[in-house]
Amino acid sequence: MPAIVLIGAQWGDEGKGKVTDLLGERVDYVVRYSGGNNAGHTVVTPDGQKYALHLMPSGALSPNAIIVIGNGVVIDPKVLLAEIDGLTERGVNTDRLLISGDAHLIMPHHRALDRVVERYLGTGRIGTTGRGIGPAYGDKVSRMGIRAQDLLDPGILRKKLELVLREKNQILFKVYNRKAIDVDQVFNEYLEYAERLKHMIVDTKAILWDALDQDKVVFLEGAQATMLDLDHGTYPFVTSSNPIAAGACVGSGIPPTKVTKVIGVAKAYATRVGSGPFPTELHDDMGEHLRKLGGEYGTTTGRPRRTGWFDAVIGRYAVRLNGITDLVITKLDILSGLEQVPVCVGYNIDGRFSHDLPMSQTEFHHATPVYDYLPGWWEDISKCRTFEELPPNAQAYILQLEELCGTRISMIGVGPGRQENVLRY
Ligand code: 2SA
Ligand code: GDP
Ligand code: MG
Repeated sequence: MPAIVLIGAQWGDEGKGKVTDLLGERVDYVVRYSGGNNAGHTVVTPDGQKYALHLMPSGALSPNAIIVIGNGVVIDPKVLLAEIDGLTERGVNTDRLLISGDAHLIMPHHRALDRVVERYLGTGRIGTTGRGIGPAYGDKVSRMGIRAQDLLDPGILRKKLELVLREKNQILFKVYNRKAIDVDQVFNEYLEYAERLKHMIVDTKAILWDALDQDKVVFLEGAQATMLDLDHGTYPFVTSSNPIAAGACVGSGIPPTKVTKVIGVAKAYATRVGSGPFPTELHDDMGEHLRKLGGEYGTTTGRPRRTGWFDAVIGRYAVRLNGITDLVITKLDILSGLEQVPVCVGYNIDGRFSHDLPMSQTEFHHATPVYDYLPGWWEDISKCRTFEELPPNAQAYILQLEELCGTRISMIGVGPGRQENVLRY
């Protein structure tokens, strides 16, 4: 049976949490495979309750799914435990959580470094979430990381902590003029986390292989998005992991041959948090209108999101890069009431027209959008549940996005609630 991957097709916050929650009702396992508590996924359950999830997979709200934090995730144990406690208080059963022993831990020195490095970069800052994500992946790549499995062996934990803190305290923190971090204090703090988390730390990839052998459905839930991918996004204005579909295999241990479906999620317009190029960004009242109506503020940090029109160049790029078989377009309801809806169909780059993303970041920074203007619609579409119920101009807008992106649009979001969707296939 299949492994299904869900990814963000833009710069994040496309509404992945809502789609995972919806599909979570029908799958056996929901797996997070990249990122950490930089993610913020909002889920509104049918009884109107709103949840903001950061480390817990959005499938946590589907009572029958087993929820897995895969090896590709970086875990801040303090945040995870607070999230577990918060969900338990609200009556959500979190005993179904499994954590990969190979997942790396976010340590206090990672959070400290995230902040000082951003300050050091000044106007060149990435605009990170400040959660220690980049430094945690940095230590992983440098082979100095501390993993979930190290919580099961205090001797090893201590040894690794001493080694890594010696490097941070004696070199990096001296350069950045930051006070040293005490080994004993961190060791004792993490031993307490170990006590609470140890029964969840397992070999998740072997569990997922068995599940697939037994014809279970495994759902791999992306965090962040295509354009924030370390290799294929707008480097250096990216996150430090691989949120794209290929990253789902690396970050979970599931082989590529098991993936049968890739669902991409995109908003009917575009948003971005943090620095970096965003060709269709609006700096005017219309940008503010989309931000206000769409509630475009970071789920994790509360930062206002930058807003702009749908960029079909990026849509097509995401389809090709991720092998998207089905696209979900969310927040179509936010576009109601506009005279015209612009869609970016290509870029003007230093006087040259291009349908595709340019090779270099320098060119991407110079890209100005070329728009097609589609007629708008006025109706409130939040009650529509079939494609035919949508106003003709809204239908035409979706068909145009489908044509430009080059894949079928299977679902359209018309409101934040789990059931507020138009299903096409
Ligand atoms: P980091 O913290 O190292 O991953 O930041 C690097 C870049 O990645 C962006 N990033 C995000 N962009 C959109 N949404 C994200 N999650 C939160 C949300 C964001 C929030 O769901 O709203 O609350 O601010 C997310 N996580 C990372 C980040 O803005 C940097 O550009
Ligand atoms: P994620 O990071 O991709 O999971 O997305 P976020 O949860 O950070 O941001 C998406 C926001 O849009 C959340 O507040 C959702 O409740 C909301 N949302 C999702 N789908 C729709 C939709 O179709 N219409 C409207 N109005 N809101 C939606
Ligand atoms: Mg989000």
